[in-house]
Amino acid sequence: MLKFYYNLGPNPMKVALFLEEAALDYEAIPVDTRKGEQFTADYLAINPNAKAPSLIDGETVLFDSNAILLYLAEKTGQFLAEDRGQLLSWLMFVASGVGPYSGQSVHFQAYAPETLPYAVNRYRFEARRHYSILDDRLAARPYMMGDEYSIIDMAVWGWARLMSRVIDAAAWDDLHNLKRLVDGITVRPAAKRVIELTERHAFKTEQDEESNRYMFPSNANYTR
Ligand SMILES: N[C@@H](CCC(=O)N[C@@H](CS)C(=O)NCC(=O)O)C(=O)O
Repeated sequence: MLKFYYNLGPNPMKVALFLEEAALDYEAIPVDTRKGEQFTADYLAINPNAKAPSLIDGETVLFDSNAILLYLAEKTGQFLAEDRGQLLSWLMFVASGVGPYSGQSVHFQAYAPETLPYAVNRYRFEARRHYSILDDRLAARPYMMGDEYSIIDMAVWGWARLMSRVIDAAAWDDLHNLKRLVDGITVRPAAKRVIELTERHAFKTEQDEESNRYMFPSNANYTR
């Protein structure tokens, strides 16, 4: 059985979506990153980046959500696309652009120890620019790779469904095609099972000093 290490962040959720869409047999193992569980020696041996998600499939150990999506798609032969060049390009675009800019955008708006308008503006702008590129692509096709739902749509769903936190709810007003995709995925039975998964384990929710220490260790040597 697959072992899926997760927390409730957008990157684990896109992998959970694949596991549910493909009806794979998996054990969901919580990694409570607000409690520092990502830094145990056992977990670091799986994911040296100390983040979620990770996946173990027999002897195969994987970390990084988009690598896991590609691995599972190739393993099962599902949710791939004929045009491998475009599939890889969009997968890397999401991994290297959409994800990091969205993450930093949320960080500087919600978690930074002080308000930095320059950083907030830059990351919101860049996140919006990346989502606009996705929106343009979706103007001409129902899914990112054409007529078929693929791992790219799952990768996009992970972050885009959090648009109101990444940019703001009004951002949807200019991203109708992307909204259609996200809403269409959210009502799928597999996405509903992902939401059920998020309710199965009581993750720590308080963003207190302990959480900040584990999640933002750079703050330890930061003085205003
Ligand atoms: N590039 C990694 C990023 C993983 C990542 O940042 N995961 C977040 C959840 S979405 C996490 O574990 N955060 C906890 C922390 O930063 O301590 C991936 O795509 O899997």
